[in-house]
Amino acid sequence: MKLEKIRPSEITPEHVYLSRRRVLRIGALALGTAALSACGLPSPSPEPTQTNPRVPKDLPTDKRDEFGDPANRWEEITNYNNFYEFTMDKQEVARLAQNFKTSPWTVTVGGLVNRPRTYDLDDLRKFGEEERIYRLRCVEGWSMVIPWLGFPLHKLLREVEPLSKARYVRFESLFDPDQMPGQRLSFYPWPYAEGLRLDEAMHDLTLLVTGLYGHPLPPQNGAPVRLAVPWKYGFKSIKSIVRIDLVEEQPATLWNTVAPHEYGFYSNVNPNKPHPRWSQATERRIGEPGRRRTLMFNGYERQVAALYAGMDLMKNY
Ligand SMILES: Nc1nc2c(c(=O)[nH]1)N[C@H]1C(S)=C(S)[C@@H](COP(=O)(O)O)O[C@H]1N2
Ligand SMILES: [Mo]
Repeated sequence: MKLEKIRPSEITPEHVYLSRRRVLRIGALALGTAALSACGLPSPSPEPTQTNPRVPKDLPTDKRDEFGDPANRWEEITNYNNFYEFTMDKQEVARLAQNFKTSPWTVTVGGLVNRPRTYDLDDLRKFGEEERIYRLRCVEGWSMVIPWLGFPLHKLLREVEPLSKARYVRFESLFDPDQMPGQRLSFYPWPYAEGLRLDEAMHDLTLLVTGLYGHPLPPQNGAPVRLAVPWKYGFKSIKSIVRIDLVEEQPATLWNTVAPHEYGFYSNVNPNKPHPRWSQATERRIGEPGRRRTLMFNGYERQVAALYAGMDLMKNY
């Protein structure tokens, strides 16, 4: 199955406008030219704005989100991926990840909890599995509708019993450069890490994902277990998780560390807050012509706005 032609602005790593300190550090390390050119500065996507094109009628799937938009096809979801541990080339992740070892696998949950515990994949089964059809909006300006299988993270967090001091949840992906060629470049501060405020992590929309389209999650989508936080930019939905820690202070995250002015800790989808290098007002839904308007909180405003009551979302981005 061939994907539509994808513009170079979306293939170039969007994220990599680095902090000055980091650029200096990289300069000092004298990284090879390969690494540097792989991370050349992306061009913003100055594309014509066309809003909400109509959904075609001959749909390949009966799965739709709550707005009636069809789920993306399996081929789209599994062949256009951001997973920098493998490569920055979205259309090469699937190939490079095909032999990724996802079993045995454990997720260690600790930090400020009463009952720290290491779960293997069988242990996670007791939390059940339900289908959730979520929009995924990448900070680069493209989106998909994805039928995940998983369970709300709060089920697991309740079991480990967060202490009252715990205010944030920190997530960490696998570090295994033998399997993940992208990690052999020290350009990024591996392992990939992400974080949520505890109330965000406890929100019913926050899903621990173990499957896709009723199948086990393929490696390129973050097998065997990843997060889906649908009202935030895609990079918050961390893949291939091995550690979850309850912590007191806001944890450092990979993108906030490499480019703090571009990627805030919250990173809620917000069409009114442009990225410093491109607008976030519209997005390209993969498989659809033109662009559509980006919705506040990616269309989940009714469910999540209360989490941010009293916060200035232009400052707390
Ligand atoms: N560990 C890890 N998690 C990650 C990423 C990554 O590079 N490494 N990329 C993020 C980004 S930028 C996006 S848009 C989504 C993409 O998820 P998908 O490939 O399943 O669509 O994963 C996120 N989670
Ligand atoms: Mo992304």
